[in-house]
Amino acid sequence: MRFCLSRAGIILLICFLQCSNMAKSHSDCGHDLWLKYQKIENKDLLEQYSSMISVVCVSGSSATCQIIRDEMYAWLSCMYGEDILVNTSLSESSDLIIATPKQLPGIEKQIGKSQLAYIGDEGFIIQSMKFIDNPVILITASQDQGLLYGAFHFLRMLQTGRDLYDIHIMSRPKIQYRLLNHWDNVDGSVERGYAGKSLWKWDELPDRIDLRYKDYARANASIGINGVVLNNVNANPTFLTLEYLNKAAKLADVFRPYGIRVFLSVNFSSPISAKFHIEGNRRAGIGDLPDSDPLNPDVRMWWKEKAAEIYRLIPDFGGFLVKANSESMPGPQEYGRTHADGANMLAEALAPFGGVVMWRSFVYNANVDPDRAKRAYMEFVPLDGQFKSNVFVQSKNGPVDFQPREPVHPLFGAMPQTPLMLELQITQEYLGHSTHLVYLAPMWKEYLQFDTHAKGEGSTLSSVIDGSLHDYKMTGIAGVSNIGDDTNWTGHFFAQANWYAFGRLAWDHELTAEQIADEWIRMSLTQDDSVANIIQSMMMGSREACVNYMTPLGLHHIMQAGFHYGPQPSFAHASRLDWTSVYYHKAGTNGIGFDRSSTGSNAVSQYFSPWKERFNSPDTCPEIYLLWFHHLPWTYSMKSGRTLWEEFCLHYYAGTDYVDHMVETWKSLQGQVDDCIYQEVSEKLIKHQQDAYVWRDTCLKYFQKFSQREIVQE
Ligand code: GCW
Repeated sequence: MRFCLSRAGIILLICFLQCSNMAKSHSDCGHDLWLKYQKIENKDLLEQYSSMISVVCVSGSSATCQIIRDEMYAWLSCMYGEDILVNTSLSESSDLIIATPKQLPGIEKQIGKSQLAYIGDEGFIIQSMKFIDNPVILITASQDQGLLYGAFHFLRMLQTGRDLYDIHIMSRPKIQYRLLNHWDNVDGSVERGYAGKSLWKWDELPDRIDLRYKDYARANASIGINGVVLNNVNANPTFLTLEYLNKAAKLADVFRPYGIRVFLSVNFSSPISAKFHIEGNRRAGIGDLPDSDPLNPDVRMWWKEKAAEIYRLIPDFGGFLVKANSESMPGPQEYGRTHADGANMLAEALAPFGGVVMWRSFVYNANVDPDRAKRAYMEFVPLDGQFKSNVFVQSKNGPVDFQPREPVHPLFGAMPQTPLMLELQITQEYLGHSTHLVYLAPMWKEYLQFDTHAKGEGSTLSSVIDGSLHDYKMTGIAGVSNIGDDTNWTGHFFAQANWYAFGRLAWDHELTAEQIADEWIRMSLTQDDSVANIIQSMMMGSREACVNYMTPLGLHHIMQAGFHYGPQPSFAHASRLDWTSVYYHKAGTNGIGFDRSSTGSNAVSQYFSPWKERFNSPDTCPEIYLLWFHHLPWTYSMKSGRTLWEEFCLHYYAGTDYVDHMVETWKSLQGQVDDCIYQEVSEKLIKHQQDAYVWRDTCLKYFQKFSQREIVQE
């Protein structure tokens, strides 16, 4: 049976027509992300691919399998520049077979039960083999979802120019919940969003379904993301009204065939009646109760009924994300209850439906400890073992707040009985918004590979969150989204690479930052090896450069108050100490840095040995964290033999020198990458360069007042 085009297929066919006309001048200006339909320029590869794959069989009948057929047709036709066959039934000429063992009996025997068991529900196998005596490539999985992941993986292989001979790939995600967290609001704004307005058009939903919802789901599925928290953790209770649940349900319908489940951030005061609203407090609900005490039976019932209502509309709803007792968000502590009491109440409501609670550890109540970096650990570690089994504690990578560089959050490794979910920030709140070109994968790898020593050597952060260290029963990772309704989705074209890298690392944290950059570049920018290498090397140094021109040597939190873009090292405020810069850098004529050693705040004690000892002494503390843990004189002698002040200046200059280098590198690529992307990135880089100088000069001039020394440049 010849495959008939669905509606989606027709859309893809239009793309095909576009792609076949695609000359170098055709430009999507970043809109098509890493999923561009493009012809293969390398003749040898083209010959190899088209001789090996010309008749595709995707036999399943689900909406997911239909997506796979549409994708295969559009991609392959585009890559070859000619029409190809995509069938639903196997024939002698099939050379790419995409099916589960259920859809095609015989696969199980060929592949083997143990291999199929290994890949689990979401993994896939891609294998060269013989089928009815013909050489074929088989993509198989236990579920259609795995087939979709396998199909995208296969297409990625073609897009990145991989050989198709003798393939044996078995892949399964190392982490179960791989989520984007959107900080999107009812009014269409996005907290810390730098790429336009929210993608979700709440005023149009549920009647009008914007075409981009599907593009969004497709992009996420192509990198293995399987869940989306739709709204801001500073949650408006409106999202739990029937009106908004109906809107969310429509999004869930669009996302479902792509294997993406919908989650919501909830406001802990939701059950409270509006008449109990306290002005200026985020404590305002949509219910009819006087309080939201988690031990009040009426409150517990309210959440149970709410959960049941949600699951009637969204049967595969994922669960709740909660920010409680943090930055004036309400929480159980208002009633003298613990975070565990609060989380467990919600967990109980979701458990009958298989939902989970992601309870954030981002709390910093000043009454707990004068050092903000210690507070979350002090509040959460004593609760280990008290959470229900469907509760995650979701923790940011560092103990303060997504700074360009922080040491790893000491919670990781310290809660063996509570599945910890890692929260990374894809949106560049503190790393230059969507103006600075900063590739974040090297930073994320630095965290993932950090050895916490929780159970001796080899206790990496990644082994905590993938569950292998403490045998967690569920595992998760979240990325605060950088996506908005800008044409190129992420504001800066290169910020797409961060979305891409997050998904790839969530699937497999062992991939290297270089490898991920290379894939992304080849799919998004160029098939030319030397151009790809230049761009990759430029990206790889960009995060270290950002640390250098913003907050070198362990400095942190000296950005512009509120806006968080430029520098404001002078910021002081008597009553909001831990939001000020001066609290963090503590610069004076006697030196600079936050003393968190055993004679200071003793934050070092929250780490496992040997880190606590290493961090404790300036001699053994890695210099990248020096001023995070120590207050040192300007004359302190660094490993290089230079003084702290000299080294400090040189780091600032190294940071801006790298930006200069990026500007020059990019200039050299004019004509070698898409013109529109070239122009947009060039403009951003100019602003990036100017603002990096502003960071350097503002900080050095400010700190010079204390060091009273000449600024050194080399
Ligand atoms: O980084 C800070 C941000 C807030 C954010 C908060 C959080 C959503 O400045 O905008 O609020 O963290 O993570 O809850």
